[in-house]
Amino acid sequence: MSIGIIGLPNVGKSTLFKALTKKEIDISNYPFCTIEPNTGIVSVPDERLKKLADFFHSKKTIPAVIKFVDIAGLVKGANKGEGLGNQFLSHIREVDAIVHIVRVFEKSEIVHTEKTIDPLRDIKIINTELILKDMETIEKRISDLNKEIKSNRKEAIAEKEIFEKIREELDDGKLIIQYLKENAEKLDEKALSIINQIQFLTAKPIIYLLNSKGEELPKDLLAEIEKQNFSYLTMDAKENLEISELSQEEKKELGIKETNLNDLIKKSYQILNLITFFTTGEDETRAWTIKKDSKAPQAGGAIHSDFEEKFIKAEVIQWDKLLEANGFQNALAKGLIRFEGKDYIVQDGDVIVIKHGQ
Ligand SMILES: Nc1nc2c(ncn2[C@@H]2O[C@H](COP(=O)(O)OP(=O)(O)O)[C@@H](O)[C@H]2O)c(=O)[nH]1
Ligand SMILES: [Mg+2]
Repeated sequence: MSIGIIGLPNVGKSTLFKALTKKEIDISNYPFCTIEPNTGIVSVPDERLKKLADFFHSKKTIPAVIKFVDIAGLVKGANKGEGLGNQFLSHIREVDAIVHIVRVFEKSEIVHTEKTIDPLRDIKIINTELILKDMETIEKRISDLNKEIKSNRKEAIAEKEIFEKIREELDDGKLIIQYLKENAEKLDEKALSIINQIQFLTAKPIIYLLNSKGEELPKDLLAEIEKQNFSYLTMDAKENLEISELSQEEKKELGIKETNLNDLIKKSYQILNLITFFTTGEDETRAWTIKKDSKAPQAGGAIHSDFEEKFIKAEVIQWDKLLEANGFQNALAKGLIRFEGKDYIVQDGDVIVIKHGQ
């Protein structure tokens, strides 16, 4: 699962990326890695994991992770290949969600490509590029569907209608994700699967990150946030980077507890529609990530592909119940451990033992 950091030049993308990836990982056994210069793995802070690991005296603690990608190169006209244009857009296509940074901080010596500070305008510039690219994709799809209609593929007629509706919305400057949210009840599974076949850029969940030193947020921006029900966070990227470069001792001395980078990581996890389940014991306590509404065999599959195919049952208990009961044996004796079959929908915070065949 990965999150792309996007925004106009000089808004703080690389600053945020560095802050995220330099963040000292408080769980010692997880090797932080930067896969490529612009791609990094970040551990997801989770109190529950630590409590389980402490209780079981686990030798290893392994957090859930998400990947962040610093996607540079977006300027006006990117959809026509300006700047790094198409390359930039193909990077966005590969991520599962977007952190869209906008500049709220003043500071005149840092060049703003649009000269003035106007976050809402900047958001619209970027979103327009994404919309134009999706329009191009949709035109192509509609023209293909026209051919299919001619050659008598009946389903193509309904599919074309779906895409024409989306084209209208894009024409109005709406992102597909907004359209999907507003029409969640009207769109059936079939329509959704037709839309999801195409990796639309504007169908990805977005967090707007307002990079600010605490400047007042412009009224038009606040109004838009309210109207569109944006998911957003205010953060000082530069300060977060400076803090992430301090050691634990230095932080203690200065009385700095946590940066709001953790909020961003947690929020990212939420918009990806993920949940965490745990495996725990003396050897290792580990947080695993799966899509919300996954069933027990898929949880097994996250651990090992064999566990999905040869799944028999899952022993399940919520993490806090396990701790309250003082461990597996007592929990079992008290009847708190449930035996769930292949249709069980895994819940966030479940501790799971998968039983599988050979
Ligand atoms: N004052 C201030 N400067 C910032 C902040 N974030 C980034 N900058 C500065 O703005 C410049 C561009 O930042 P950078 O992260 O490279 O922008 P990018 O082009 O979006 O990757 C750098 O000189 C940063 O130090 C911030 O929150 N406050
Ligand atoms: Mg950069």
